[in-house]
Amino acid sequence: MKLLESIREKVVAMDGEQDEFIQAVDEVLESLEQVAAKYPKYVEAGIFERIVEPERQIMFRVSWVDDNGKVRVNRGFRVQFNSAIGPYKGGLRLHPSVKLGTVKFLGFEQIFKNSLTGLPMGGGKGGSDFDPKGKSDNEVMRFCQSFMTELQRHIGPNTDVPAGDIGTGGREIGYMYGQYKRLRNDFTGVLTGKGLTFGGSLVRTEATGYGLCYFTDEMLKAKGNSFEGKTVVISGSGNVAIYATEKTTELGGKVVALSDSSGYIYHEKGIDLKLVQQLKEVERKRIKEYVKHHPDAQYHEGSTGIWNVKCDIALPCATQNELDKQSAETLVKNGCIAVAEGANMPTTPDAIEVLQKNGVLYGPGKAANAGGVATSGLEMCQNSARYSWSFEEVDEKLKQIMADIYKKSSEAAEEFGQPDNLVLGANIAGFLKIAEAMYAQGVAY
Ligand code: NDP
Ligand code: 2IT
Repeated sequence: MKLLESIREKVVAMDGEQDEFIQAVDEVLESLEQVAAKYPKYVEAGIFERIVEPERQIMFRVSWVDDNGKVRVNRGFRVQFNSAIGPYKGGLRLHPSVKLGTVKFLGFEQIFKNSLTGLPMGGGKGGSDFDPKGKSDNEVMRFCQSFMTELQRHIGPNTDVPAGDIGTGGREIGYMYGQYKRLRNDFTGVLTGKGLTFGGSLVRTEATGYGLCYFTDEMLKAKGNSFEGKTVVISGSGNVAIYATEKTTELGGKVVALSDSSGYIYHEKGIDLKLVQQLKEVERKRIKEYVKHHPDAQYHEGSTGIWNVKCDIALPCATQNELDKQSAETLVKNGCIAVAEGANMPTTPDAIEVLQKNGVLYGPGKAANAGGVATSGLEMCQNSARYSWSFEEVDEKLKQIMADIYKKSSEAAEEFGQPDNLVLGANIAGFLKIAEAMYAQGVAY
């Protein structure tokens, strides 16, 4: 459709160097062509033009002093993308690769993902090019305090509620929360993923990985299949990968490979998750160390080699564009039946095409990894009520939300003439709620 093409051209003209953002926009706009034709009122109200432009973008200097007394300078970001259905909500990524375009792609995806959860959360994302790797706890604390000293002006429990992402886990959220409270003298649910002693929710730590498996299970069930007896490959070995491994195993699958950005491990008899947790969550070591404890496992340099491991189900849980066309072809050749994304945008567009053309069930991140932010929404809910639910209560709600997301996405795919195309279905189902809210609120932004 001409309209969507011209919107794309405008985005490219303004921000052509933000390739990850353009990639995310392209996928969504392509899915929305039929929606634009069906709902001319959204075209007239400029919804499509408005949704690709963040409501607000904040960039700031973050200075801190390292353990040697040297002054270090990083760049901080918060992109407040869309508040049509609730306060901005989304994680903070701490990784040296973070640029404005990275945060924009993540914030854009977050709009649709959060909408799919059914909870009242707008879309946002933030972060910094700070690298927590190799830093002492004190250095991480000083960075987080400096980062929050500026960020606190822009966020609040009814305005914008950040959380974790790559490089931001419980430790970083704790330091940031402490600084927010100190500066604002306000004990409030301004961040999610908090520790359980100060307002965190049970299951938030596990939520993205568990939710991914609940979603994948729904995808498999719809085809009369399940995790039972399946060989599963999971990339990454961080928060999402660890709890995806745990739930896969509980559901009867066997995880045989995990990775980090340096390489991957293969353990035919199944990954020893307790060891991975000790190495990664406690000691913050490299995945390579695993083979020192299990001589029958193998370590291979280079993270993308993990897709050569034969499997029935692949769950990319590391980072964007980590699964390319060639890897997708290898997965198909090896008989893989399902790919579901724990990470955000891990599969390249040409790889998605290969998977879909070959009948591999494919669960896009916006739908499949929404369990993390959904449980953040449940944390906000408990904070507002000054109450906390049991592990079982939160887990049950998470399971229900993931089943609902699968249902909404597959029904939209069906309605728009491409049953099984969950990319189309998730994008459309996520979009329609936002569009209706923006339409009803007039041209406010
Ligand atoms: P963690 O920081 O806990 O773990 C990240 C993992 O991915 C590590 O194993 C890391 O390896 C690997 N990784 C990171 N960057 C790269 C890279 N450039 N190349 C190769 N490997 C890389 O993060 P999470 O587990 O929280 O996040 C993983 C993915 O899931 C991200 O895409 C994130 O956006 C997404 N996600 C996270 C949610 C959450 O609740 N945490 C919710 C929804 C999505 P190394 O240690 O070598 O860097
Ligand atoms: O990508 C994501 O959905 C997250 N990193 C979680 C965001 C959140 O607010 O819990």
